[in-house]
Amino acid sequence: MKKIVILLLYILNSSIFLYAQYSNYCNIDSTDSEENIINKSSLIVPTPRQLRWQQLELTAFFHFGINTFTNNEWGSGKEDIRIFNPISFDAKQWVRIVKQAGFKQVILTAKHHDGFCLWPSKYTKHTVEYTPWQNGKGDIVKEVSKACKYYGIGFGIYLSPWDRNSVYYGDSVKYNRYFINQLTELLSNYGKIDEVWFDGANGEGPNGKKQVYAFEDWYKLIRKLQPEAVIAVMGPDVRWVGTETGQGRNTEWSVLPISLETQNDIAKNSQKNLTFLPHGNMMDDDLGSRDKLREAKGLIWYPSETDVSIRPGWFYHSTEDTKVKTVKELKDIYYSSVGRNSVLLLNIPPNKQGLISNADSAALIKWSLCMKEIFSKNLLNESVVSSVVNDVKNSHYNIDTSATIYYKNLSLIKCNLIQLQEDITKGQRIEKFNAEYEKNGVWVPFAEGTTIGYKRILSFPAIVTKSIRINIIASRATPYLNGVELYYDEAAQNNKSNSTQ
Ligand code: FUL
Repeated sequence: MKKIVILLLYILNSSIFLYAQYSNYCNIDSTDSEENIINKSSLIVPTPRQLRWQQLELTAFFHFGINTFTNNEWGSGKEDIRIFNPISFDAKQWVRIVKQAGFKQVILTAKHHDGFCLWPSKYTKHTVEYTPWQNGKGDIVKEVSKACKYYGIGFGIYLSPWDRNSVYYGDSVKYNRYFINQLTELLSNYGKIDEVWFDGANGEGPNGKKQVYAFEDWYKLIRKLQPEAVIAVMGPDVRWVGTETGQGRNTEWSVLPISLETQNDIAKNSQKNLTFLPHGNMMDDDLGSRDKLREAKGLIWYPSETDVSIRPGWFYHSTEDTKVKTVKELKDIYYSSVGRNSVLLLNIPPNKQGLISNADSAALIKWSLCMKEIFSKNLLNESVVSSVVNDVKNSHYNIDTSATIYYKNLSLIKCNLIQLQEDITKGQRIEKFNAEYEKNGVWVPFAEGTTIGYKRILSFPAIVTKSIRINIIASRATPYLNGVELYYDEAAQNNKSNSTQ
């Protein structure tokens, strides 16, 4: 089915290849008409590193460090680090559980705001080397990276720029040197690094001075030492979705406008190797509508990552053992993150023993089984399709391009979830769509949305039907749908909204 849709759209729209010049970013000239801007936006595509990252869908966050032992969320940097002693530490247990639950990559807090390093950094004594854990011979970063290699999943690091322990913090030149040294250790000694996560928090140094971060130098170092790593979220490749609730936007564009300032940065970097940070408030509701693009000086592919914790806190607190998210909550988070054109970065904080607690692993495994159960049965695949008709009205390169795709004479199906995907290697284009089913000879709408992007999932009260159609109502250029799938989530149907199953 997927192949038929792709083929139809490909044949109808192959003319676009004659003109298309795909790029990760472009400038907008003052002479560009609105139509030109929209056409340009439809040709913005992810870099290979961004594409690999988007396809992961699920990344696990491990917040672990001194806070795990002090019951804090933000350490002061003045902690006695001899309390750090995770006696049963087992990185393989962490990675095995998240891999089993479907995660494709992990990110470890190598250093949080308190400045404590989970690896024996040469540049400070505030590290695992000066703790009783493994008599100071241990290295958490090494163990987790090795476990990821062992289980064949990606490995990323969180390195907090804000450091409440370092004496250099606030002396911008000295601290940036210190930070570069630490980053170099992490990028050089632990094999492949797939994601580097910079937090935006920035407090005052002990001297009362505000630290100025040398982001550009850090980006250049990452590009040099780990060219395939994406840099998030204070970084050029991946942006923060703007909340920590697990809820993405209903309208989520990966093509964003950039300002004049960033345009100069593009020029400075010879348009070859982007190392600038797009500016703007990433918490706005509207980041990439036509209104926003109209004002743009340039356009860039800048997709969102949705970070949320499986518990109320980012670090482990025993009092939260009973507050681990339920299967229903995790499922809703998946629908409103991955299902809204984002990557889900779910935090699972290991406990004081150095293990993922039973409550968290049980929730994760039950959730993943439930997801497998739902998403292993694409009801459109299981049906016999007798006709697929595409009546694209404006198949060539227009601002408003519409299309209808029919799935007729199916065997009777019952569904309450629809999943749509755009082929993002051809950009993100669809602005409005709906889905209808045939009931007594009449087309009745059952789902509607704005953006699709990499993946869009919509739930609706169950329908039973033999024919559906998808209407692409508005698109910035010819739409490239990568798949239409229908599923049935029985638990949602039975209205088990408070279930902890
Ligand atoms: C925030 C931090 O302040 C939190 O402690 C946590 O690490 C979260 C992922 O990012 O900015």
